Parts: sequence; C-alpha cells; structure tokens
Amino acid sequence: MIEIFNFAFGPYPQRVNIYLAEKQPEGVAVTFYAEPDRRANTPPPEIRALTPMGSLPILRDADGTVVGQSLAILEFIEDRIRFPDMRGSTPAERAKVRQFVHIFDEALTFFGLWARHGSALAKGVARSSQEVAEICAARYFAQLRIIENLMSEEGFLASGSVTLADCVAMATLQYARDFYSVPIPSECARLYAWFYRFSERPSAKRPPYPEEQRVTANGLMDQTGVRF
Ligand SMILES: N[C@@H](CCC(=O)N[C@@H](CS)C(=O)NCC(=O)O)C(=O)O
Repeated sequence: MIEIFNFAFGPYPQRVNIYLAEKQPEGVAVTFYAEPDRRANTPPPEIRALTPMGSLPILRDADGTVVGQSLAILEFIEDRIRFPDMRGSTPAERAKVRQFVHIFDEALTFFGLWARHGSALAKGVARSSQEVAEICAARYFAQLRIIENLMSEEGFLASGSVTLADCVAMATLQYARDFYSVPIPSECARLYAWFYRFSERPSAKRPPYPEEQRVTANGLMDQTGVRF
C-alpha cells in the first residue's frame, strides 16, 4: 500500500490530486489534512517530520520509502504502477512531457514568489517587494508564452493522452486563476483553449479553497499593479 499525505488544494498538492484522479491507481490511500493556519486536522508533527522539507504532499511506501516532493512523487508512482502510462510512450514524447513539466515548475516558482512578495494574503508573513513582484510576474507570463509556442492546437499538451504535463499545468493555471484571479494572457490562445478543454475533466474540478483566504488573495494583478 502506498500512502499519500496531502492537502485538498494548493498548486503542489493539486498536481498529485489531479494525477491520481486521472491515473486511478490501485493500492494508493490518500489522507487529506487542512492547511496549517486552519484549526482542525492539520498535518501532525510525525507526518511533517517524515521529510526535512515538512511540506505536503508526502508519499510513504510499504517498504518505508518516503518521497517529499510533488514531481518526484508522480515519477515514483509511475515507476511503481506502470499502467496507464502517463509519461509518454516514445523517447521524444517523454522528453516533451519532461520539458513541459519543468517549464511549468519554473513558472510556478515565479508565480509563488510574485504572490509571496506582492499578495495581500502574504502581508505580515513575507516582506513585500514591488520590484520582486513585478520581475516574477513578468517571468511567470514569459514561461506561459514559451509553452504557447511549444504546444499544438489540439489534444493534450505533450501526447495523444493525458500525461504528467497536463496534471502539472492544470494545477498551476487553475490555482492562478481561481485563487488569485490571474488569467491566462489572451495571446496564449492555444494554452487558453487547452485549459478550457482540460477543465471539463472530472480530475480538474475546482478544489475546496478556503473562502476567506481566496477573497484576500483574489486580484493579485491589481494588488501589484501588474499588466500582461
Ligand atoms: N516543492 C515542493 C513544495 C510543496 C509545498 O510548498 N507545499 C505547500 C502546500 S502548496 C505546503 O505544504 N505548505 C505548508 C507548509 O509547508 O507547512 C513540492 O513540489 O512538493
């Protein structure tokens, strides 16, 4: 049995949630916790202590293997449970999947820094910096434009079927749009169309954001004076 300790929302946890909903692997049990600033059911110290990072998601396999980073968790499950394959079926396809995953991972780092140093939600938690917010917002949108130029008009991002690339992309773009109300720039027409196609899938259903936090976070572009 593979155990996964996770949150029900948040861009890194949601990568795993979308992936599991698509893969539907047998023998994987998920325990959901609430975010640390909510009172009930927060991750207990013994779960956080499983990794030096202490962040979620965390995976623990029956032999004691622990994996504490979302992309490594996806790869680990792919290695342990081969079907359906979600990494692409040829070397070229697999490279394409990895390329998209890494570009979106970088995009999310920039997005996270933008929010951390510019969002009303981070006031009092992190030092706000207009300069950092602007630089990171620009880098986030630049990553989306790169994706736009790499992807095709139809289907999934990197293959004829759902791959890790779609799961990671959806988790990022959904979080940006639904929690911070940051849309996909209109010039990214292919990415925009893919997003609305993929949003129809049950795996991409809107996660349960805490409403109070969402309301404060909403409007990141206005809060930081950022335009496309
Ligand atoms: N790079 C890590 C980041 C994970 C992460 O930052 N998780 C956040 C939730 S989105 C978290 O656990 N935050 C609460 C905490 O660290 O206490 C990954 O990919 O798994």
